[in-house]
Amino acid sequence: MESTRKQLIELLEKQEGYISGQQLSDSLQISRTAVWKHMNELKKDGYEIEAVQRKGYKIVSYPDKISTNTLQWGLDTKWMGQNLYHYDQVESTQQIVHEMAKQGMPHGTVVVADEQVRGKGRMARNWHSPKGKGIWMSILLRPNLPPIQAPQLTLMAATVLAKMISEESDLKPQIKWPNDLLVHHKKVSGILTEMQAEHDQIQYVVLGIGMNVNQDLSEIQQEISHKASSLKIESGSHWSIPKTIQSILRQFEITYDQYVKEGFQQVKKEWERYGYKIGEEVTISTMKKTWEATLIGIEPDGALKARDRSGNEEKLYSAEIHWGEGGYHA
Ligand code: BT5
Repeated sequence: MESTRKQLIELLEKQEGYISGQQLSDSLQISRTAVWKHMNELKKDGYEIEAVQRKGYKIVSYPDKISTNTLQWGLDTKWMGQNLYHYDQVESTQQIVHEMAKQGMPHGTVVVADEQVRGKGRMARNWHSPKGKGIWMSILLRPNLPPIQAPQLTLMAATVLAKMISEESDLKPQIKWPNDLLVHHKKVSGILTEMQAEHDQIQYVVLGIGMNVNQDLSEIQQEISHKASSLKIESGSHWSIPKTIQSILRQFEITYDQYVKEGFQQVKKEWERYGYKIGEEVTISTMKKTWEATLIGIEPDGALKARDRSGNEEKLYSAEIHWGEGGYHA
């Protein structure tokens, strides 16, 4: 039953324009009455479906409500999110996926929550995750990589998010090293990568994605409103959260598989294409000094490469970068 409905959504999605009841009934090997019944079930789940005589059916809009069903139906991935859990409220999706990893859950397991009451950023910082307004999701990865390459996964995930935003809208996302997704200089998304490693081999990675989607200006916490925004604020329109999650999962699978097959080079290229202030001059401070440098790109170990005014190149692992006008400090 459920897999028929999943196939049905896939057929509706693939079709540009209408698909006839007969075509659906042939492809799914069910009666036309059964097709009609499934359509009614989809409507109950929040899909808006247009039915036109002699033409057939078309999805007009996707449900806003997140559920395991609305996330999995129409998700045409091979491994990403095929094992997926949705919760109304959690402390942090990271913590749940760590537990699942220890229980042996597979590569590509995904946990999504409507709300996190203790969302985590890097270095024990907080991540605001208000109910129903964004994507609060963690992905379990079991890459066959040495721990030293783990930063590449964060960089790769950032390119996935940037690509998804560019494909789904007219926005021009940028990636601010190492892990922030910016639109119009403001942070709309952050990535948190946590790893368990042993004997020079990654056991598993929990890759958390937080994305502000449908907050209005007044719903961005005051203390971050100068530097944070949402896709809705920046694009001026509402985004379907389930559909956006699916786009991320789809894009993630494609990019990850390519990365495993071909290595870091393509990720580097994509990252630098979206890189914030790449090719521009910024001020950098470390414990020892402060200097002006042009950002050049990223390195396979995750470092940011910069060139000072005398032409010396330096790799930065942790430095305070003064991003200048419109930006904010790392
Ligand atoms: C990050 O940390 O940007 C990583 C965020 C990862 C969140 C996801 S949600 C799903 C999964 N479950 C979790 O518990 N976490 C992951 P960092 O670069 O340290 O940025 C944190 C800083 O961003 C905070 O100190 C605030 O200044 C700011 N911030 C907090 N909430 C924000 C939000 N919703 N939007 C934009 N900025 C925010």
